[in-house]
Amino acid sequence: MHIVVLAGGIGGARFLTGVRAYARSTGAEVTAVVNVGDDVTMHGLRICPDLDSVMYTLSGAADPERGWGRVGETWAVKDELAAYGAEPSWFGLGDKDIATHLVRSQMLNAGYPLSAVTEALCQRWEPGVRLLPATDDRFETHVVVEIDGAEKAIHFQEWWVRHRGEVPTKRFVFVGADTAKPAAGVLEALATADVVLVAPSNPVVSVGPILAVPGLRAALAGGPAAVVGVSPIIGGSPVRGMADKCLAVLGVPCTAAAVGALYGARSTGGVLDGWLVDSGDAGASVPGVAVAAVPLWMTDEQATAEMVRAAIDLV
Ligand code: GDP
Ligand code: FO1
Ligand code: CA
Repeated sequence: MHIVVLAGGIGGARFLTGVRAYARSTGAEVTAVVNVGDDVTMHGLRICPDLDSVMYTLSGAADPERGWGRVGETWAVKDELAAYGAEPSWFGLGDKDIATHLVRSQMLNAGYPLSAVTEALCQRWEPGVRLLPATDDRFETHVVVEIDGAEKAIHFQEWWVRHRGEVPTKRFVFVGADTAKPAAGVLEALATADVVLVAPSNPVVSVGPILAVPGLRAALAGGPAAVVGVSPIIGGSPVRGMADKCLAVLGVPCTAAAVGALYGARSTGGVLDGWLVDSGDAGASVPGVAVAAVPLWMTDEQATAEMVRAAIDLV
């Protein structure tokens, strides 16, 4: 059995620990297609927050409190950059994490595609699932905001880390989405999948950018595998992170049913065959989609593996 998972950062990473546990108990193979819209170049280094969150979390090297970056991190380089007055001062790179960005940037500059770079980084971390960036092409989420009465587009990281999303926000723009292609291996993974799981990741800025890569949505819609999503919204709350702010920009209510409807039924041009909501959201319905309710709190690997089993049993 081949399970393909569409994933963002923290939510995607935690979900993948459960997918990996489920796969180990059933002998399945797992491929994660990971968002690259958060990717950014800072201080000359290419940073891929969602790929790194997944890679570090699956290998036990992530900082569990922050959710991003390395556990036991030190910040000497950040302090030195600040002493130079080097901008952006609002974005912190940890010393251990910087080694990842140095290796990645060097390989990208030498001409390797991000998919090959990711594979090389994973040789050290052995995440136990195959990690693929959604695309190898330049693809970044930018945010159109209003600052001092003027409309301008800023990088997603500036919107989130510098402004904490607390700035009048008009829309999200996926730069590169008109010409990007699915990364090497992505279409092949979808074509050989037995089931595709949409992780409980941010639907707007994690899963949205994956689906915006030309050809990817069509590969899901026309592919052989059933597609089951897991709600990132529990009882009207995004649990952690910015999903509420992002959904508000689209005018979509922060509920499990509304996010299911945003993805839509595969039978009517959307992506879902099944939608898993939390037990507390039982009764939620999405037209054309099979809905089931089970506990969706990813408290530990075993609880998360049970979610995965329920998602797969749904179709
Ligand atoms: P990011 O890229 O680091 O923001 O992470 P993702 O996009 O992969 O996931 C973030 C989302 O995960 C949050 O907006 C939450 O809605 C969701 N989330 C976090 N923890 C849980 C959990 O325990 N259960 C569920 N169902 N969703 C969660
Ligand atoms: N988040 C912050 O809130 N502040 C930071 O300084 C910061 C730095 C950073 C560096 C590398 C990395 O992989 C992630 C980093 N993040 C930081 C997290 C990141 O901004 C977002 O949480 C994700 O992009 C959302 O998925
Ligand atoms: Ca993300």
